[in-house]
Amino acid sequence: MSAPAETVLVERYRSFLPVPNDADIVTLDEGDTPLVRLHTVSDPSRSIEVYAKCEGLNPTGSFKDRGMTVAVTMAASEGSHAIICASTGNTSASAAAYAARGGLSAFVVIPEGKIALGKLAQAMMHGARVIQIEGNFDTGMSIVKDMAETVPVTLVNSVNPYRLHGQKTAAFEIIDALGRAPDYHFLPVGNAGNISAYWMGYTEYRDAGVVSERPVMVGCQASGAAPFLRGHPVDEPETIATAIRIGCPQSWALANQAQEESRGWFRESSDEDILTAQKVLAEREGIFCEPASAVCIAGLIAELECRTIPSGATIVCTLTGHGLKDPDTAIAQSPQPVKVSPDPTAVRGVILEEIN
Ligand code: AN7
Repeated sequence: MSAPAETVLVERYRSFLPVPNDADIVTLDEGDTPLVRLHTVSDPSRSIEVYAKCEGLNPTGSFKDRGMTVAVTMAASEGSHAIICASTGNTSASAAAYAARGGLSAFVVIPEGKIALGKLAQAMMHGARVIQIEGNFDTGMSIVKDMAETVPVTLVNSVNPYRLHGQKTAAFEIIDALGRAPDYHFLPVGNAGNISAYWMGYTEYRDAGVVSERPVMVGCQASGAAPFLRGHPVDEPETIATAIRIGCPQSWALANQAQEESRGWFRESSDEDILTAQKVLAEREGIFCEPASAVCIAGLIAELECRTIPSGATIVCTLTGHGLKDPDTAIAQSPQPVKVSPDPTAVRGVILEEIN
């Protein structure tokens, strides 16, 4: 469309992507997100370096945009006029924005009352038809699969293979930035598309000879929605991290393959530990991610405490979504603002109390 070719994700990694040369790329200049060293989570005494891949800096505030640019580009180039997804929030926000950009209509099916405010605002603002159901993401998923077979709409959940192709570009960027693959990669797992996409990306760069190693993949889940830890789907998933409130992951087999081939593992964290990790990142690192993203920091902190990670390791954590997506959870867990009368004495009193 309008951005210069080298800034467009699909152009930069075109040789790794199944996008025809003549397709009009639907882009919002996604990708190329910061890889920030976490100085309080890293452990210099054991030479452990931790980096955060800040995917909340994508155009709609989550990693979903990488997949959506490819999925919507392909939907439009194949002649589709409408897309549909089930979502815990971020997919719907991204689908709504890219549909708007590409001149398609979007239908999004969301669990009533269980998506974060910012995500709902995005889907509504971009003009998607928002369909709320009294049911969770997994129920929504089975409904949209039915729709894709019975009405002329293209499904853009991560069962759409173009989504994973777009999302794998984050692994390319990490290798391009570090000059090597990390030793460990921690990331949140919900529907399990992203862990599958990263593994695909790391594997393709290895096969192309860009690197010789691939990282150990550690998939992080919330205890109330941890099918990979239980070994089977969970009927009533529940967690404060609503983005990963998913009991029946669609990319189960691919995620298991990533875990097995990388000799990785899955790790669960309680909601309390997730919120603590979110706060640690915000207060000590200056990075505001949403609760679902913080699950991988909670998982990493626990692994560092039990010393499963060897000295000298380089670790990347994917922070999948921006903290502004879910202002309610942030405000509820933070100290409330003090209210004082509008004069210097009162304000000075608060400051002196704090710094003394
Ligand atoms: C912030 O938006 O599934 O394991 O419908 O929003 O690839 O599903 C969101 C998932 C992690 C999990 N972090 O990624 C949706 C949806 C954030 C997310 C995940 C999601 P997958």
